Formats: sequence, structure tokens, C-alpha cells
Amino acid sequence: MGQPVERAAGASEGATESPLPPGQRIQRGWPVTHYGPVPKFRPERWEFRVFGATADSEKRTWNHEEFTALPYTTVVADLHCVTKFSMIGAEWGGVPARAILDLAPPAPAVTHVMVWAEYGFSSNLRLSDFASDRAIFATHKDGELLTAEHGFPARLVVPHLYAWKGPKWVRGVEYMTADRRGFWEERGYHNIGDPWQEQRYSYQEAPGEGPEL
Ligand SMILES: Nc1nc2c(c(=O)[nH]1)N[C@H]1C(S)=C(S)[C@@H](COP(=O)(O)O)O[C@H]1N2
Ligand SMILES: [Mo]
Repeated sequence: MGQPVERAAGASEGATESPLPPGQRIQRGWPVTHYGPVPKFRPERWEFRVFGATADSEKRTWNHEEFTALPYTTVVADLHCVTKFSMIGAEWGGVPARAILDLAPPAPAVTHVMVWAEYGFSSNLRLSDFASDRAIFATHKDGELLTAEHGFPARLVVPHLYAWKGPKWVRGVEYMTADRRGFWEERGYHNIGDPWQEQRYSYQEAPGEGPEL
């Protein structure tokens, strides 16, 4: 905090060699950032739901045991918070977003998804962003289960977008045939949120980058 932005030798060690997006600085440790309380996890009540415009018009749900049996992969990726800290080089383990798209295919008309979390928190993504082979519903970080405050039992990580695009305490995905703003996107954050283009705030949106506010 307060130090000049620098890319010191140690800063990029590890598996990610990518530079930091503009305006970001490296945060040591892992701060907790979210709106509202940390939800209590109740395994018997938890389910992950895919709904909206599915290819067969059916909803799909997985209970916690079933969800933990879905394909598992790891992705090394940084978290870029729009408030300008970045947490670099984490190894996320969990269910690739692609696996969800394969197991519960969207209808051809789907262009966007809304990712839903506890307490109605949500974030919208273009289908193409969600379909990235690096997008992951993380259950683990660096080989350990996520802690409650970091999103246990699952959080979305979309490495090429700002971290608010990855809800903690995720509960499902809605397939949409038109774009709609999620929680932070309605409250001043950019509809797309590409950190490499510094798409932080909705007032920066170019025409066509988001639905009317
Ligand atoms: N459910 C939920 N998920 C959320 C948020 C939130 O407010 N609620 N905040 C986002 C923001 S702005 C950031 S920077 C990251 C922070 O994740 P961390 O607390 O694990 O560092 O979570 C994201 N996911
Ligand atoms: Mo954030």
C-alpha cells in the first residue's frame, strides 16, 4: 500500500508470467472483499442450478455431493480487484465452466449468462467469456478447500476479467438470450470488466458494451 507500482523480480515468479493490468498493484496475502455477510453453508440445502434458456428447456441441478464429483481441473490465475489490488499466482482447483456448458448445454440463442450466488448476488458475463477454457468454479485454492470468507463451497474465477465477475458462494447459472446487468454492473461497474482495457466503471462503456442503465 502506498508504494510505487513496481514489477520487482519476485512479483512475477511462479507459473504466471503475465504483467499486471494497468493501474493494479500486487497485494501480499489475500484480502477478503465482498458486499454483505458471509453465508453459512448448509450442505443438505445447497444445490447448483442451471436454468433459463437451456438447449432442452430443462433445468439441471447438482447437490453438493454431485457437484464435487464433476470434472476437476486446475488453473493458475491472478485475481484483479477493481479497487486496484491484484492477488497473483493462485492455483485454483474446481469445475471448469466448460464442463457445465457441456453437461447442461445452452440453447443456440444464448448470448450471455448470469452467475448467481447466495443472497441474490449476481454477475453477468458474455457467453464467450464464460466459455473461456480458463473460467473455473473454484472449490480449492493452492490445493486447499476455499475458506468460508473466500467463497466456500464454490466461487467463479474468470482470469481475464475483474474479480467482481466471479461470484463467491455461487449457486448457479442462468442462460440468457439478451444481456442484463448483475449486482455490481447495476451499481456503477463496467458491464464487461476487462482489466487489460481498464474497464472499471459503467461510465466508460462504449455504445453497445452494456444494456441501458
Ligand atoms: N457473492 C459475492 N461474490 C463476490 C463479491 C461480492 O460482493 N459477493 N465481490 C467480488 C469482488 S469485488 C472481489 S474483488 C472478489 C474478492 O474475492 P476475495 O474476497 O476472495 O479476495 O470477490 C468477488 N465476488
Ligand atoms: Mo473487487
